[in-house]
Amino acid sequence: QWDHHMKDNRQSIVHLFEWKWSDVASECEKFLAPYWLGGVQVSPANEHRVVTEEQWRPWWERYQPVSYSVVSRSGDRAEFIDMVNRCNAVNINIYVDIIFNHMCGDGKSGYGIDGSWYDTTFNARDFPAVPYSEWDFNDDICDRNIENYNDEWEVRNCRLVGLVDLKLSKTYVRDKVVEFLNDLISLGVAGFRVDACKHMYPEDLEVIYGQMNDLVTPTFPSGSRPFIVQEVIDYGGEGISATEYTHLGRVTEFKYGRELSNCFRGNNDLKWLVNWGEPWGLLPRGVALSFIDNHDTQRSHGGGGNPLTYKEPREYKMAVSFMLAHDYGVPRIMSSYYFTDSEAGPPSHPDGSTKDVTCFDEWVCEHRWRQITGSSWFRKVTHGTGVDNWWDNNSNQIAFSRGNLGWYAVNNDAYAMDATIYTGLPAGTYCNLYVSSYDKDTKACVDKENVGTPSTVTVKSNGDASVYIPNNSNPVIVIHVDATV
Ligand code: LM2
Ligand code: CA
Repeated sequence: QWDHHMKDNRQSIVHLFEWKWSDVASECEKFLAPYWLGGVQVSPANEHRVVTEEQWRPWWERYQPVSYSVVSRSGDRAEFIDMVNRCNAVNINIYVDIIFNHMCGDGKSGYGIDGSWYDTTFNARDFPAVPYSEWDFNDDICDRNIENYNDEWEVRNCRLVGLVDLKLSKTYVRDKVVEFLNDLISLGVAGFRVDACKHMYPEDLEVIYGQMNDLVTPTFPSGSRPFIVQEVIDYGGEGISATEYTHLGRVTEFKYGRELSNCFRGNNDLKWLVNWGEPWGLLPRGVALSFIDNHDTQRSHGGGGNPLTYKEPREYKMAVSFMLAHDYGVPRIMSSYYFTDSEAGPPSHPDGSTKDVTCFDEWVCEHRWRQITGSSWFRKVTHGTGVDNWWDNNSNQIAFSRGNLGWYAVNNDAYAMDATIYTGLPAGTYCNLYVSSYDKDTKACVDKENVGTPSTVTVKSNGDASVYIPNNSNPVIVIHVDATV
C-alpha cells in the first residue's frame, strides 16, 4: 500500500486536475509515456453534485459525492475504462481520488451528474443510488460542523464544512465503500488518493483497506496491493497527526511544499537543505507523498498555506526540479488550469461541460514544461541512489549527486555561481536537461535555451566540473548518465 507499482522504473506521478478521461488517455500515449512520467492522479470518478446555485460549476462540486456510479464531469464509465486501458497499455498507472468521509453538503437536494436523486434538506439523508439513508451518517452523535481542530472526536464525527458525515463505524457503510474501491480495482486502476483522512478513524480505514482486492493481473504482478495516498493536512499543532496513518499507506506531506516554497522564495537559505527530509520534521521518506502544491493549496482552500505555483514560474520550476532531483518520498507534480477566481471550475463550454485540454491556452500543463519533464527523467535514472557529494557556497548555491548516476545544481543567489565542484560522475559531456532537450538518436543536446545557463556540462576524469550559472530565469543544472553527448 506504500508501493506505487509504476512500470519501467518510472517514479513520478502527475495530478491532471479536472482533465476529462479522453484527454488523460491521449496524454498517457502522447506525452506521459515518452517523457518518463509513471502515473496519473485523476479527479474523483464517482457521481457528484452539479453545483449551479452557490457558484457556477465550481471545481469543488466533485468533492460532494452523490453515488458510486462511475460518471463524473470527466466522463462516463465507458470513457473511464477506455482511459485506464489505454494508459495501462503504455505503462502509465491511474490513481483515483476517492471521497468517502462524506457525501454532499447539508441542506441540498437535486439530481447528481448521472441523474441520481439526493436529498439532505430538513435532516433528510437520502442517497437512493448507493443506497444510504439517515442511519448511515453520524448526525445521531454529532449534528454540527467541525469547529475545534484540537478535538479529535469532533474532527472525525462532525461535519467537514457542512458535508454530511458517513458513519464508517458501520459495516454496511464500509461494505459500500469497499464495493466501490473493488469496482475501480477490477477496471485496472493502481491505487487511490483518499480524501479527508484526518476526518476518519485509522481503525475504520484499516478495515476498508484490508478488504480491498489485489490489483488485477497481468497488468500488475500477482499479490500487488493498491497504492494508497492518504490526504492528511498536518502542519503541526493540531489534535490529529499524520503519523497516525503511516502504518496504513502513504501520507501527503504538506510541510514539504511549505518549506521548499519558503526556501526558493529566498526566505531560508538553500544551504540548509543539506539534511532535507526527516530532520526537518517531515514524515519518514518511505511513507510520504511529496509535492509543492496541490489543487487546494494553490488556491488557498482546505486551510492550505501559500505555496509556490505556476504563478511564480521561475521559483516554482526550481522547487519542483529540486523535489524531483532529491530522493525523498514519492513525488507528485501538479498540472493546473489558469485561474484567478479560486472557486472557478475547469475551462468549460457554456453548458458546463469541460473543454478539451490544449496545453497552450487555458490549461497550464506544468508537467509538460521542459524543466519538469527533464527532472522527472533524472528521478527515474537516479532511482535507488541517495543524495551524495553535497556542495554549497554557504548561501543559496547548492549542488549534489545521486550516487554516480546524476548531478544537480541550483543557484538561487542574486549573483552568479562560479565554481569547480566534484560531481561523482564518470568523465564525459552531459546535456543539461533544464535548458535543453536530448535527442537519443543523435546523442545531441537540442532545442537549447539561450539564457546563460550552460546547455552542456563537462565532467573531467577526476569527477570535477567547472560550472558558471548566472542569476537568470533558469539557473539550474540537471545532468545524468543517460543523456551524454
Ligand atoms: C479535501 N480534502 O480533505 C479536498 O481536498 C478539498 O478540496 C475538499 O473541499 C474537502 N476535502 C472536502 O472533500 C472542497 C472545497 C470546499 C467545498 C468542498 C465540497 O475546498 O470549499 O465546500 O470541496 O464541495 C463547499 C463550499 C462550502 C460549503 C460546502 C458544503 O465551498 O462553503 O460549506 O461546499 O455545502 C457550507
Ligand atoms: Ca468523518
